Amino acid sequence: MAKIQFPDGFHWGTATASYQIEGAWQEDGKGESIWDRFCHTSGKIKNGDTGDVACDHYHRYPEDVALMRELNLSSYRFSLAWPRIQPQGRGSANAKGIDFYSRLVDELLDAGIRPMVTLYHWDLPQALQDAGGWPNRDTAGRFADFAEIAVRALGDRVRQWLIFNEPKVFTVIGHRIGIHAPGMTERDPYWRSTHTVNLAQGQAFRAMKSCDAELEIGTAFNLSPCEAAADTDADRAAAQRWHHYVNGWFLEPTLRGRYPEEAFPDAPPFDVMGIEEGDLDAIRIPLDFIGINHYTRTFVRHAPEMEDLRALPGGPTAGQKVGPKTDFGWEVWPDSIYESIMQVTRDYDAPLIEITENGCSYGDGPNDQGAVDDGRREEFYKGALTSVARAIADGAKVRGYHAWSLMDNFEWAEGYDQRFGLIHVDFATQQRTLKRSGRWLAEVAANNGFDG
Ligand code: IFM
Repeated sequence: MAKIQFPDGFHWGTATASYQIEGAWQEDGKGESIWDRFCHTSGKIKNGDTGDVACDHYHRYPEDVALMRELNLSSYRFSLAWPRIQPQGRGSANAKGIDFYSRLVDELLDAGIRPMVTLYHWDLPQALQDAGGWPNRDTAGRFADFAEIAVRALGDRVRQWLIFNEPKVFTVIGHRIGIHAPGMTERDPYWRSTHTVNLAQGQAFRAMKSCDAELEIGTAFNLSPCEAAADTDADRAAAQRWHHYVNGWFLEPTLRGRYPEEAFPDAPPFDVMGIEEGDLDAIRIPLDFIGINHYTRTFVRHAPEMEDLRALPGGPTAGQKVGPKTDFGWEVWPDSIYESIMQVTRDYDAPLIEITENGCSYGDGPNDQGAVDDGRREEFYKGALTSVARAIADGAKVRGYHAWSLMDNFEWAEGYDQRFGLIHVDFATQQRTLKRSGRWLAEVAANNGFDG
């Protein structure tokens, strides 16, 4: 049995997002978000679920912070609901919205837990959507204003910030596939939305740094190593293209001021993105650290029918060895987090990295004794953390790990059907129960390592 040990000062954390846990969707002056609107539209979410109450964290945050202490956490990543702070997405701040986050931050600091704030984890104010949403270039400026308000209110106590959560995911699933809010599906507005988000990130970064140059600012990029579905030249080329698209569409403009044209076998969609002179310089920013959200690897096949990219996830179809699946159908493949960390380390000159999300969905609930025996989740974390430790040993500068998620919560289009928590939540009673995996991770955090 080898000892898996992490560097001194390593941050052990969990991550959540406002819409997924807070509830209180209409309280204290909060405005409507695109997720409120989407969930209240019939047929959009499994079982008709909504985040109206979710984990009721808005009212129960002291209990939740106490649970974080029981988990021995030293870091907690959470997001701000933009419409709680600016109900219409513009104008002055709603004092009660700020006050909630301020109380949460103080509670965390009192518990010895580092607050790490994500500015945007998908709940755009509906009023901004009505004005065109992310495909509208003006949204970038609105977002930079919001970033400045947030930093002025919390920056004295919150020193680590993430601008976006998974820009690739919320643009494509919300603006092209349409199964997330705001439910858009047309091609050109989708590509435009990606450019506005990149612009917004550049503007927000500069606005935040002009308030306080010492803030540490990153973004949580979702990364996934891409492999050919079949052992053919066509699938290998498709996997390469998909890699540039999925892993590079936001990282490349952010860190290098360019869109990865290698993602396209024909013409890139630059003509429909609304790129103006100087934009790529405005987008390029020296992030202080890279947040990596990682779940699994992606197999990719050549797909001539797929506009622009001519590639799609699928397979594998060549008899490759594959891992077991979680309840969400995502493959458990512990090496893949190592690959993603090393890709960023190699391609971008070994930046500082925080794992901002990693986790798995299993539906285990309380047994007759009331215990939640989720051994499969414990195994998942063992595998992933062994890979993170290996990446550190191979030169990656990873300084923190955030499990997704602190507790079971609202899983977007899946409603409450997929459970990712270290803590089980009974959504009828709001009873929280620490799972076996949570107890295991608490030990890991206490010992800064484990016997692998
Ligand atoms: O629940 C989501 C989270 O909001 C973003 N990253 C992936 C998680 C699991 O799907």
